[in-house]
Amino acid sequence: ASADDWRNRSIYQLVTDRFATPDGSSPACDTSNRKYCGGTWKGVVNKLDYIQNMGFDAIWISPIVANVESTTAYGEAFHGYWTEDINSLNSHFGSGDDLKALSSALHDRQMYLMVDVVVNHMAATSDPPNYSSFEPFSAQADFHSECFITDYNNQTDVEQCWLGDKNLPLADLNTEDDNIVNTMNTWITTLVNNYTVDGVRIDTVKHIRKDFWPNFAKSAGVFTIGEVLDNATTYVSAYTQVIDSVLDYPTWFALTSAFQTPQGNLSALAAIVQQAQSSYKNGEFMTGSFLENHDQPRFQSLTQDQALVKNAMTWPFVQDGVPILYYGQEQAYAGGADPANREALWLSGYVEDKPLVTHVKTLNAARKAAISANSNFLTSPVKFLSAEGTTVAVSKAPMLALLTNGGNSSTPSWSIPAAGYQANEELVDILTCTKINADGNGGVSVQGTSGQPQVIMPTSALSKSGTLCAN
Ligand code: ABC
Ligand code: CA
Repeated sequence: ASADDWRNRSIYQLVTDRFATPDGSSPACDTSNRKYCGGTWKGVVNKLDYIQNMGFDAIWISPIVANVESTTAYGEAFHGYWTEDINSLNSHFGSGDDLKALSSALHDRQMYLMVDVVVNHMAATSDPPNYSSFEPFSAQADFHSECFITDYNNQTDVEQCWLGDKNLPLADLNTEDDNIVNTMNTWITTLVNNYTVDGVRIDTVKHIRKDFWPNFAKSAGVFTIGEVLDNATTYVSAYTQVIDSVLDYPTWFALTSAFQTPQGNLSALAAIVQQAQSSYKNGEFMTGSFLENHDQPRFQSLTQDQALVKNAMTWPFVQDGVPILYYGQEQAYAGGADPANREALWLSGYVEDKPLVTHVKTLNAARKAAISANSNFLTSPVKFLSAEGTTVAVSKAPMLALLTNGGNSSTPSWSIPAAGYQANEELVDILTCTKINADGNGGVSVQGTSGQPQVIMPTSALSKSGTLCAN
């Protein structure tokens, strides 16, 4: 599937080892042990109803290739990022047929499969690495000479020195060598074709020279979204020129800090989003918008105020990009930094009757309703109608999101004279199904309760969606 095909999608990110076991059992899984816990691709197939019931129509799975098998200084390679052999699958997650079965089960549901791939490095369990353990890059000459990245302001260091450390070096591939480049390009073509992959999440994009990426993306032949872990839009924007899209890390930094406390800076969030809108190749449209992922502490490890949580979770669904939800967020998981943020989902029982599961389901439905009500929804940039103090109002017609970081004991109010609705139009807050009317000029003035967000849409825009606030 192309970038355009992904535009209206909503992605559920999961760590295969931690999402579902093949037989539905619930083994203990202590994240601090950093060991394989038993999740597999078959397990994912069995739980697709759970994902689809929330309104997601794509999943992003953790890396699939064979990793180092031993117990390292940082535990086992359950997350999949420690590649040893790019030409074999990680047998902990199942067989090639299991992966193909996942791909077709998704396609039967009109859902997409996104696979996470690592191109920058191979993982070693000794320093210096035993190069002969790598497949196919088994010679020292296939790698940049060893030096660990120390200066993130030095781009040559970032590209040619190594991630990891002496305990677990991530040997940096010599991606200036044509043979290596060709091997990687052929590899991604084959991988996408073998498993009928619809999109590729690319790891460590800032660690390879920019002009490596266009041919790699072309060889993938499907939507590519890259991880460029940096808080500056000025740094990240350059990468939007070489692959389809990036994970929206700059917004993530601003979003997390804006909604973490009532002191958070909502204007700073607005500023970052506007910078991204004006400097990224496709504006914010194709970026992956997220509140959590497997590398960062979960939002609920930063605050447990459920009003703040609900507001922050709303953002990725009411802005320009493709929403991504990290598994477990809907179950209110609260693990801190890696490895605590990689909890087993089976320990939640996959209960669907829970406040945040309902919240996500409503947000996905609202976005789909907005997409079908306005054929320009996916190409109209979100507008900040106000951002001051503890409230912010953003509009993406026909949707008006009224957010607040006041917290659960606050009584927010929003007064938006130019909300863009028709005079006296009937509107509804789809999070509570409370009806209100626009004023004579199409403006909206509402008072909220208990720091809750509101997502306003015209009642007429909901009729097509059927289920949302049906009455
Ligand atoms: C393991 C242990 C950890 C332990 C660590 C040393 O080793 O699990 O507990 O702390 C995989 C595994 C990890 C594992 C690592 C290393 O491998 O998942 O569990 O950690 O063995 C990607 C993936 C990630 C994956 C890898 C490696 C890469 O998403 O899951 O990790 O394949 C850098 C990379 C980024 C990478 C990330 C983990 O490290 O750029 O691609 N993620 C600065 C740098 C960033 C850097 C970051 C690291 O520090 O600029 O480039 O990310 O913390 C902002 C600045 C940012 C700054 C942040 C901290 O502050 O704007 O630039 O980021 O203000
Ligand atoms: Ca590199």
